[in-house]
Amino acid sequence: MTTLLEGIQSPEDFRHFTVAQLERLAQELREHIVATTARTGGHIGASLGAVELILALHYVYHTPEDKIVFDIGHQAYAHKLVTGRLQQFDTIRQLRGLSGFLKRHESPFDVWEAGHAGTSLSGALGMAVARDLSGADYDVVCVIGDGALTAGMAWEAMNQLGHLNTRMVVVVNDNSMSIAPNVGAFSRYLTDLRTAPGYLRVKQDIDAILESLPVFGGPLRRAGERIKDVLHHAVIPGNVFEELGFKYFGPVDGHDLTSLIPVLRNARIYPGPVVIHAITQKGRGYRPAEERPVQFHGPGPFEVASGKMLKKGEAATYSQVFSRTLVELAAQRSDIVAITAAMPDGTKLDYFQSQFPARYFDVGIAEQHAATFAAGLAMAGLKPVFAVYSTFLQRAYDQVIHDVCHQNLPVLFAIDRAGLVGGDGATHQGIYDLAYLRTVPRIEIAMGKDEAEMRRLIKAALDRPGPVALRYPRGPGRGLPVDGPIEPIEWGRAEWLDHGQDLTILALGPMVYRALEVRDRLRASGYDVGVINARFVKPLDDLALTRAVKESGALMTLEEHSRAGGFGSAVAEWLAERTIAMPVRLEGLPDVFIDHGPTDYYLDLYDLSAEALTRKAHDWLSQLAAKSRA
Ligand SMILES: Cc1ncc(C[n+]2csc(CCOP(=O)(O)OP(=O)(O)O)c2C)c(N)n1
Repeated sequence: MTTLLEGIQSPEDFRHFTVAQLERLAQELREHIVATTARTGGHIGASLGAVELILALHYVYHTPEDKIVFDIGHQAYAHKLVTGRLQQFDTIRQLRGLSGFLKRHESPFDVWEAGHAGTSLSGALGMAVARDLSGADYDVVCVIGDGALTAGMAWEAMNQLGHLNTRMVVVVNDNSMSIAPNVGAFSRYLTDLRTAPGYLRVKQDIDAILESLPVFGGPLRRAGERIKDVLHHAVIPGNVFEELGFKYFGPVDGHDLTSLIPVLRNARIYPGPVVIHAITQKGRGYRPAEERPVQFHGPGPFEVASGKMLKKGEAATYSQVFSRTLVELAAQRSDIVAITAAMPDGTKLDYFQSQFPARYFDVGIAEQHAATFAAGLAMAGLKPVFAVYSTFLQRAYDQVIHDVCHQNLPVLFAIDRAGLVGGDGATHQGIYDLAYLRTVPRIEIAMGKDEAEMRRLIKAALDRPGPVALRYPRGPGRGLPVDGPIEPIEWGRAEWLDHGQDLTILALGPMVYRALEVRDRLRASGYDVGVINARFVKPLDDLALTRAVKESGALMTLEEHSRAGGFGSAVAEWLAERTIAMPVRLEGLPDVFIDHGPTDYYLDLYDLSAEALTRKAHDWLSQLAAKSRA
């Protein structure tokens, strides 16, 4: 049987549908999303929750001329499926396949790219203002979740939008979940709006009366709207959106097309900024995702019938070892407090929360605030640990410099997902933090070669008098024992693993193990190669570097980070500052945005496999030898 979905190449193909047909299409979209993500993994929960919203938006608006701007873009799988990407959908998040987020090169319907939360309103407002300045007439609609509305920059945009009074629609997709249950006073306020029956009944009664009044076009209609607003305010207090200058429609059932479509139509003709408050359910229509929304935010492959995750038994992840270690240490030290910016599950701080609820803070998607909040905690004598993905700490750069480092406060930044991240792709790669942190005075930066060393560094970092950034990668560790007592580690000292006269490889993090492999391969061809586990990027270990310079004819650095500004750059600067002229080769990632796909694929592509590194080092060493003979 052919499905409705198979006949949809673009939204034009369903704009004539009846609501019953749209409902059937929604059902088919859900089935397709579940069946596909069960194989590929992906952001299933948010996408299931936004199916009707997406259909209604494309139904009412003339996309792509009208612009729909999705916040983050992780909820837009149905949008991909109805805008010509049905055939490629099973490649989502796979190498060279569709992105898990929106990409302008994929479709003219993708008008904005993101991955980080809270950018949609600013981007959409820019488009709406450009429209007005150029005399164009398209509509701009922004779809933002209640979670993303905890991001400060979303409110910076609301502030300007309410002030400019620009024609633009903001759909608040409120499922009361961020990845975890949403937190904060604003989240509570949305819940109150959703559930205040008295307010709603009065408002609906007034709306019904006012809607029955005749409506005329142009200035008369605008006058009519003003009268309605005045009447509203006279009878019931405005909500926060109304106070900020928005027309508020809601709450509306975000799964009920018979409500959504007329609300969107009304919003479309409103001459100023509108907020539509749509209530949705994360994971809607797939029981396991409805029941376990946190797990189904962005799972890997799972079994459709049971919702059971298909992950093979792996070693504990770095995040798990980090959280367990922090709990161990927090049991001994009452000054340790932990902070997450809406990532309790990803950072595994949910375990810390279960053990020390009063010493745990989820601040929402508010990385900037988290960093400065940590500064305040540290100023008053506590030991704050802000566990944050490398990519999201980018948000808090000024706060790291201005509030934490400038005041020399002992905040520990536990930088998770440092390195390549796989399926999330370009917006999420953790390959810039060394470059952006290395330039900040006072901060010390470390990375262990494995999870056992990470434990030792956590303990030592908590004794430092100033700010520390401790990086660790995504995914499982090496399966090393992590239960015993934590061995002390000498702060600031690299670890010599081997000495060699021809070449010393200075490697950072798990790349140390790759360096050892390269050493073995080069040895097999007669080269004498040493390896240093750098451990510290800032400050560099002067003693180790001085000795490496003396012992070896050449240096090679190795890191899973952008070559520009990374660990290798630090070593090159160290040599230049001392006017040491010696051959040095920097191995790391190139100056490009790196898409989604397996980490190993990209390490191979950029010649960072053990084979490629050996080949390059071999050729280089023989050129150096030939040069010195000449
Ligand atoms: C700046 C930033 N911090 C953290 C994240 C990780 N993240 C991705 S989705 C998400 C929750 C978003 O919640 P909401 O906007 O309500 O959308 P929903 O998934 O509930 O539809 C978070 C915290 C992010 N994308 N960007």
